[in-house]
Amino acid sequence: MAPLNLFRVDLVKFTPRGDERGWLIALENLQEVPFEIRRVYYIYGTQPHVRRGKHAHRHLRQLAVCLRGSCRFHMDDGKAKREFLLDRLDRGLLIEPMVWHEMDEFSPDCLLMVLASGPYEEIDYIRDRSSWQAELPVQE
Ligand code: T46
Repeated sequence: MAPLNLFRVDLVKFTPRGDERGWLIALENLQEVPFEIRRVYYIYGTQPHVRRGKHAHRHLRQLAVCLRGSCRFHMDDGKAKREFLLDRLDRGLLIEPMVWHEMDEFSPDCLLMVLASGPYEEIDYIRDRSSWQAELPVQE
């Protein structure tokens, strides 16, 4: 079986469009967002010291953008672990299938928007870490 791609997590840079009035960032299907957006949700009011996520998705593709405040993502594709601080309007974090992700260090004002490629389906979640490891493709 083919090895996993090199770490399938990436920060996407958006182009702010500015003039004398201020700034605007546009996110379009298959442009800045590398999939068709089927759902948008946002996370806010996360309590201090809370860790969210703690799962991987089997098929869902997502792009997370922190619209206010900041939070930290801990990503693990089974081969490598990386952390990302989301605190910029012009950056989005791609969360590809089978990447285990956890989020913490939410600032009190954090507003985290997530664009998703599909509807909410609990069956797409792997919430148990040993099950996730068992479902990972064989790696070299
Ligand atoms: C993810 C990370 C980044 C719904 O009813 N509809 C939805 O679209 C979503 C996303 C959630 N829910 C329900 C399911 C739970 O009863 O909302 C509740 C909280 O969801 P969850 O505990 O999964 O939230 P997080 O912050 O742990 O994870 C969320 C997303 O669920 C997940 O897909 O990748 O943010």
